[in-house]
Amino acid sequence: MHWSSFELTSGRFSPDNGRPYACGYVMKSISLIQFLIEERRAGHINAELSLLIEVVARACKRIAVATNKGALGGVLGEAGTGNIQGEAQKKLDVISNEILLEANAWGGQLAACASEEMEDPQPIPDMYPKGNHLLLFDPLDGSSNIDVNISVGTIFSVLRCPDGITEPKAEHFLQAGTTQLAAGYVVYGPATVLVLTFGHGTHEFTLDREVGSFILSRRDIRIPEETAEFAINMSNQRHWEVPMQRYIGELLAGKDGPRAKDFNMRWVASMVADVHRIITRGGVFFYPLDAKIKSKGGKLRLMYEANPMAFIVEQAGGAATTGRERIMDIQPSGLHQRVPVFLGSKNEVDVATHYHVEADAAA
Ligand code: P6P
Repeated sequence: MHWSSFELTSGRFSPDNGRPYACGYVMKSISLIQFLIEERRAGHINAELSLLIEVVARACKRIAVATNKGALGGVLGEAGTGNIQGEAQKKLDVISNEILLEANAWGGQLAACASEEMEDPQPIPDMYPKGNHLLLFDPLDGSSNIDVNISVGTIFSVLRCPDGITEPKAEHFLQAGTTQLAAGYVVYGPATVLVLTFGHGTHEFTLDREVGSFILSRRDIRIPEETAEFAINMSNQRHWEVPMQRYIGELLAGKDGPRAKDFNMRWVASMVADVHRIITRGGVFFYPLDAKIKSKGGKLRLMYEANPMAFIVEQAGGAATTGRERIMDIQPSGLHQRVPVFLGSKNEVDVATHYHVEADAAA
């Protein structure tokens, strides 16, 4: 069901699914809060998770404000510090991380947070009540693009805190992607857009800056199974495994090659922006293993990049693998574990994955 961003309604709810139905001419926008109430009524989420998502969305609005200031806000450039990944932190990495930690400390929905920017999980301060959820996030993915004013984003994942655990440690976060209760990202681009799933479809909300609310702009998004657009960092080509060389070589061969069609390429080097393009018009994104990063297991992080994006993409009818297995089936071994990522239009992910599985079998 593809509802427009403003769902026609007479103000009454249809008898079957409790959602506004097209019968009148009054245009009505659905806010994130109304959507969350709908999801609670449908039994898809509970009150605590609904409140948690509202808090995260509100924190992301604050990150959008900080990001949008650019040079005028004194927020560009390096922070002069490094993170657990051994990466130099941008000022906005640190600011975004602090915004999310502060916003989520007092609400009572969380038992702990984990962030790309911190080695260990962040406990909820003792003066605040604890909840039953674990929140993981990359506070500002693609931050190398900030100084050149290219879209960046926040990625988050919500897990259930294991029963009886009040002081969660890293091992309590190590749950497979299939156990996620919610996943989402906010892309800070020309518009500020939240994409969210609870396992009942993938939905998009656009920030109405005048009102300060996220407004439902696409419900039940579907990624086309076929595509002619791929995203990969071609500068790594000489380091790829053989099946990746084969697969990309076939795309580049175009209509005269084995795929008998021309392909187009995009690479923003900001995962949130590349994934949002795929969520919007289809496509396929790859960050495969290569000789430079093989010892690390990949480039992108499983717990707060690959898993949430895989959940979002699968719920929109796409696929997400490491080239050898479904990302969401992986049993994590570390909070900052890295994995290869193949995600997007299902048929292309399947072809690329098949080439890797076939090559492994032949070896
Ligand atoms: P490369 C950003 O640093 C990031 O983690 C992802 O957002 C992005 O897809 C990737 O790394 C870009 O990597 O090697 O092209 O700079």
